[in-house]
Amino acid sequence: MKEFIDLRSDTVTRPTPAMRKAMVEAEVGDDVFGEDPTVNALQEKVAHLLGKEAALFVPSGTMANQLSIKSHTQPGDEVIIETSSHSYNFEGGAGAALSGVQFQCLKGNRGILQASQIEEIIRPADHHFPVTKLICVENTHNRGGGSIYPLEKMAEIYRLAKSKALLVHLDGARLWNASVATGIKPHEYSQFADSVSVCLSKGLGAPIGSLVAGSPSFIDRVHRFRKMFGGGMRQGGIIASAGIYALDHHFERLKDDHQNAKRLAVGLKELKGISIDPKQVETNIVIFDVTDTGMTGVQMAEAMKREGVLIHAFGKTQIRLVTHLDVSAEEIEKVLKVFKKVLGKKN
Ligand code: TLP
Repeated sequence: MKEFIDLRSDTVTRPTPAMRKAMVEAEVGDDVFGEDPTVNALQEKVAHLLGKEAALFVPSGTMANQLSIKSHTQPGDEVIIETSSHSYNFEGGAGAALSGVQFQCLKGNRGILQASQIEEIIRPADHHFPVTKLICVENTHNRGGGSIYPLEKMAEIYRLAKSKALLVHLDGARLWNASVATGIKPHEYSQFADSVSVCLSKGLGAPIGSLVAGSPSFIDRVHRFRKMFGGGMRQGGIIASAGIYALDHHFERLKDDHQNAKRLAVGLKELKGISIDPKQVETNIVIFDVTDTGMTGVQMAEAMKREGVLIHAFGKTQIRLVTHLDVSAEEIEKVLKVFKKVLGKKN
């Protein structure tokens, strides 16, 4: 099979030999009975990293977010969320289907919301209106181009939420990237959220798995709904061990992905027809516009694929590249050469 350089997402990484060894050797038990020591160890480790009292292992980031929304709300409640956020756009309409919530969307600056914007749309206590219950934030923000929520902005949103008796959920699928890029610890971010979801299967390189963290009573509700949604796993230690391995060995190296993303952005800026601001590349996601190349995003993705590079077309004229564990600095140079070749053919 032809080996592609795959920049479509950081979800495409495959477990390393050392990670596979940890998986083979994992001690396991039945996690639905709470008896899998490796799952329990992972939950404790992540709860500690996020400064929360409890955490629960779940199969995916989508389930982690949706269990959080479900556990915080009643049908008919309103959830304030950023227009381009993952939970609103890319989770199959689950908020409406599974929790019966209504979303009220706000446009952020590269996904980042201001507390003042949120304050304006919180519903007054009046029987005509839905009950505003929850604010969702995403850090880093995927469609925002891997943008990082400034800690102070998160603090302001949290203070506003508490003053209005609202809850805050943080979609921290890539919180690790924010932390490595800024040096701000994951728990410093998550102190400004009542619940947090984090993923092990993105930049950290584990094959499967996410966690939800929060208070013990919240996690108890999440546990109940995880059962209801069919997300209870049995000998989950096999995959939890990969998560523990990833946290221990792949956390700090996320900075390599950030360097590679920056290098891509700087190299792309040199190419005719590509609109990109390398300063906006803060973590491992690179988004750029190809309008001036005369190609659509899909045409460019097809041309790159013919040259052995997989990229993701976003909308009509945008491309997203995501750097990760399985792409080296040398491969990034190769990718830039391929872009040059593809654009050279066109221009
Ligand atoms: N994002 C995936 C796709 O679904 C778009 C990707 O390739 O980036 N929150 C955020 C911020 C995410 O980016 C993702 C996945 C999720 C949640 C959902 O995680 P999974 O895929 O584990 O359900």
